[in-house]
Amino acid sequence: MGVVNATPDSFSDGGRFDTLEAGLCHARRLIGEGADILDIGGESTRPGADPVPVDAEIARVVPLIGAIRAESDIPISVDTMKPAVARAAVAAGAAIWNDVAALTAPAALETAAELGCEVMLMHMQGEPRTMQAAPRYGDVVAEVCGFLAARAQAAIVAGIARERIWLDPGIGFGKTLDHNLALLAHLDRVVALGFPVLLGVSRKGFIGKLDPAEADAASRLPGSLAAALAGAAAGVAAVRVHDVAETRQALAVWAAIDAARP
Ligand code: HH2
Repeated sequence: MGVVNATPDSFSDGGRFDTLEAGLCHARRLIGEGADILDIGGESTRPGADPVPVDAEIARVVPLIGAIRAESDIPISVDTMKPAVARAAVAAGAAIWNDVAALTAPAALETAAELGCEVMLMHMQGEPRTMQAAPRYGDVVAEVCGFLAARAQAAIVAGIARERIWLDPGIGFGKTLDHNLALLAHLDRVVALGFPVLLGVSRKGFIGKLDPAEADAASRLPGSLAAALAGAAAGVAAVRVHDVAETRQALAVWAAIDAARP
């Protein structure tokens, strides 16, 4: 899954793709690099980010989704917590609702069921503005798995088909370095919940914490690849990345070695 941020303030590439033309160029590039899904977001979820009004978010994502759809049939996900944005995005051609709030907003479950789209349910402790203040868990892996299983069940009860549900442990969303590492070390337990798993590790802050020499988010590609491969080894179905070509190559080499095992 390649990330196209139509935002002025995302943590790793904010402001670079926030015009329609720039967003479309970037989408074309990621399609050319072999992305299987494009994830379009109009509200940054980085720690401390301010919420975006619904009209502004729609104005950022809908024209871009429409423009991509006009020239490509690549599956498009919309990265939003708002039912009204998901509705407008699906009308413009998105097929997947990627929700870092796991459809907890009022009417979100019902809207997703009505739209008939795929849904990606992510775990987050707190909300983006404050989530990194003091994340706390007893057993982070058990709590994240318990939350995801419960949200999947709520989605099914609301009428969302089981085969349309993905789960995501939400690396960096209300989690310390130790919490992120525990989740990455136990991704097999998220996979064992029985749904396809999406993993978002690309350029995230935990990589900077593990490499004191790292200067900024754009220089976190090597760490991003290492974490993506840990996900592949655990059986995740997709990785959400900024660097599509590089990640495809890393995954292809890993998969070839894996396939050569006796
Ligand atoms: N991470 C970000 C945004 N959306 N969605 C899912 N399902 N999983 C993730 O890990 C995830 C996500 C990161 O946030 P943001 O600050 O918006 O930056 P960017 O979109 O550049 O990654």
